[in-house]
Amino acid sequence: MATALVRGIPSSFSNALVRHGHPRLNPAIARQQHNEYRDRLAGAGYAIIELPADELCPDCVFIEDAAVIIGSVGVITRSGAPSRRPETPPVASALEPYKTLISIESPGTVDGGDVFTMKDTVFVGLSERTNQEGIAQLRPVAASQGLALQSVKVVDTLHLKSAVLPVDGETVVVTTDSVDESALGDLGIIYEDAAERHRFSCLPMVNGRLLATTSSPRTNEMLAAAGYLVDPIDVSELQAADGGLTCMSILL
Ligand code: CIR
Repeated sequence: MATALVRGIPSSFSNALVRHGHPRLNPAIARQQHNEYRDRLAGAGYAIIELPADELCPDCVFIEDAAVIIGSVGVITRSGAPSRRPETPPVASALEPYKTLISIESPGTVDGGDVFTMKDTVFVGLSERTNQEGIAQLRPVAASQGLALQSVKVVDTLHLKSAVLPVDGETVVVTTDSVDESALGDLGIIYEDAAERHRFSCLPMVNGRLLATTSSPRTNEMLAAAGYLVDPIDVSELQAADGGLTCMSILL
């Protein structure tokens, strides 16, 4: 059975990292939205493993950043944000029964939000959070799983998956002028509606449906018209902390 690893939201979420501005982050609203997210994943057919929140880790709900799954390997990351590095030990313990674990070592940095695998390639964002040394450490892992690795320069956002969102096994939704699109090779590209810049996020689920943010109705409509089975969900409080739909789970 497909499994989703998620993590609770601490009261310290109000101090989560935010790239621009100083939004008031409300942990109670974030928890309600996160409960709905977890329920949608369960409804789609995932067995849910929920790790407890850690008050010392305001951003721990964004569990995707703590580990990257590449085939049979679980890569425990070393975040480019030092305050996020203590998030990894419980994630490593939870992954141990499922994957062979390795860790990114200093001076390498990798955030899971910078990595996705599509077709036979692991795409990795070179970003504020993931550096060349981190990418160099991922390269042999990809090769060991028979996969190529392609780095993608991220220029105008936090992570690769803030601007390049897989919607199925061969297509991504891209925010224009945010990444070096030439590095995306032959992936199918659908552009996010310009009026919704960086508001769209999505998660393709095991039941063939696409969980997508209510903050991006035009992009969602475009995807529905293209035949995607779109299930909208409101995660506005988590988006206010620069999160999206991929970043709140690790799917096994
Ligand atoms: C951070 O800045 O690290 C968090 N506030 C947001 C992380 C979002 N992670 C993701 O999209 N993979």
